[in-house]
Amino acid sequence: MSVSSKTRLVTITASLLNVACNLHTAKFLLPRKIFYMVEPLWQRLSLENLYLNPFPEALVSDYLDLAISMDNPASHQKCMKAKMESYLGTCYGQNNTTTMCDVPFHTTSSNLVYCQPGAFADVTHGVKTNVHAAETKHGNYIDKERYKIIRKWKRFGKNRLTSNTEDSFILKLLSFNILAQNLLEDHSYLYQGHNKKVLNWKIRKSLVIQEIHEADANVICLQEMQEDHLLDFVTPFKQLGYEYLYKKRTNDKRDGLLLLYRSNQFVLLDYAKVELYQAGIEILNRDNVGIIAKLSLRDSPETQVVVATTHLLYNPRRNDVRLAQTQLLLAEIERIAFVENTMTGPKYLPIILTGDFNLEPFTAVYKFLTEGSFEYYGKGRNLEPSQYNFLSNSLIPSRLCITDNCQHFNILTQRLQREGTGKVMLENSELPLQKRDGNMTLSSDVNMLQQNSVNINTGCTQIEIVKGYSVRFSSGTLTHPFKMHSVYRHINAHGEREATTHQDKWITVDYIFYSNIQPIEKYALPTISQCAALPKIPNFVVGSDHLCIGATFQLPRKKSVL
Ligand code: KL2
Repeated sequence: MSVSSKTRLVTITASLLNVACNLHTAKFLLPRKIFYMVEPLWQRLSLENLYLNPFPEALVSDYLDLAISMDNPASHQKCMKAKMESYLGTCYGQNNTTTMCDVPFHTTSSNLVYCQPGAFADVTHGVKTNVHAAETKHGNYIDKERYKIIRKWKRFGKNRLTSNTEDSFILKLLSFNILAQNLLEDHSYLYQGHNKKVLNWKIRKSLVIQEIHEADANVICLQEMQEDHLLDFVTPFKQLGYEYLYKKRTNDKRDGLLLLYRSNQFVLLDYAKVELYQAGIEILNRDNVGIIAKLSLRDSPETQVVVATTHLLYNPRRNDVRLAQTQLLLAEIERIAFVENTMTGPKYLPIILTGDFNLEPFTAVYKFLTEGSFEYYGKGRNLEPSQYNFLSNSLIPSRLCITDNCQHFNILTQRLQREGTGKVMLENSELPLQKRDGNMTLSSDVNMLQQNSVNINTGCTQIEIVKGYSVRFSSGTLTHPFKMHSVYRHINAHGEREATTHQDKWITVDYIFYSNIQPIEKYALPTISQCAALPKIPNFVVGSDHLCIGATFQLPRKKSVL
């Protein structure tokens, strides 16, 4: 084996062991560094040792496959596992970690670059040179330590709780577009400058699972989960006690959304797998989907939260489509999160809406979500002012019976008139089977809409449901009934923008929005200049073309009414 492929194997295997070590010992830096110093054969054996643990087993097998495919001297396999066990045992058992394990990597004879902690946060010329040297000389290796320095969990306020108490549950949520392998292959021109090995699904899967696992979230929302990778991907999560909901994008698309939740902590009370594709409606003829889960705390059934995830249309020019998709998704969230009508208006459960919205901060759909209203009438398809091709006052047809306030007309009517089940569903969208009975069909309300007041000039329909309470369709403006905020501010105190993905340039397209719940921490994102100092993603640290995002929230426990 050549020196360069050997060192590459060390690099890969070392980062692979890092997965296993972190999983096995809950985020110790120590074993990883020890690992860099040992021979590859020992590294293989230490990976094999981790088969003892069910989570690493599924993961490590991929690493071993890779290591074996790169280099498989029979002598490696003859070594005694016991030797490695005692070696690692010394390392784990060591109290003074720095003496034993915190040794800088050798920077001249190997391809591993060691950077002092803090170096990445301060993007100096020196650090950039280091990264450049690591990239050009040795491929796409970057030191994970530097990545971890910027990807810290940061508290919003010093006084906020960070662990569970009798009164509060800390919900940790992670959202990650993991880059479906088929999409990577379909758009392979985007990844021409990348090290081929990091474009391998097995490698990326392991890196992605490692990062997700290290976050130790209660709820995980993934986008671009390829359907034929699903069962293999969820195996380690199932072993750790997660349950999941999966929804493939519609028609010929092969990827979809995966929502995982810890089933020892949550009960799934209700869910919707929402198809944003609606046959015969031009603005809704794309294959995007959403998942909405209503969860309660297992030890406090009255304490409930709605978690939703989506991956909206990519086409950068079609903000109008993303707005229409958002309207449908919010209508479904509204249906599931509704608690009751009060004197001051409807009451909703805490809501977390996360995913890849394929739109940039402070643009139209972002404003709609965070400000609660947006006038699309007269705007272009990108929802910017336009001279031509501008939008009419009608975004989606009123036959879908979704009001301009993102509510299902049928449900609203039933709630206000206190009759029926209050359930309605979008065409095609999946609901739990037992919930289908008693649903009203969408078409039953078309007549009702037609009977009501239509403004001949604008086509805007206004319907009074009960005295003094009316709803609108095709008014040219969308509103929604939630107070949504974004966990991320997208710009730091120095005016520098953050990013979650690279598409020609570094941009933000992934978000965590929340309503009726207090965020406590965020998984901090790098600024664009910090991103620029990273080797292109995916790389040997980040397994996707997106960075993951995360937050913790404080969920007040409801006392059950006796
Ligand atoms: O932007 V993404 O990547 O959230 O990371 O969402 C879409 C794009 C995803 C699903 O449609 O596939 C990617 N050029 C580049 N990327 C594309 C294109 C394209 N024309 N179409 C889809 N994607």
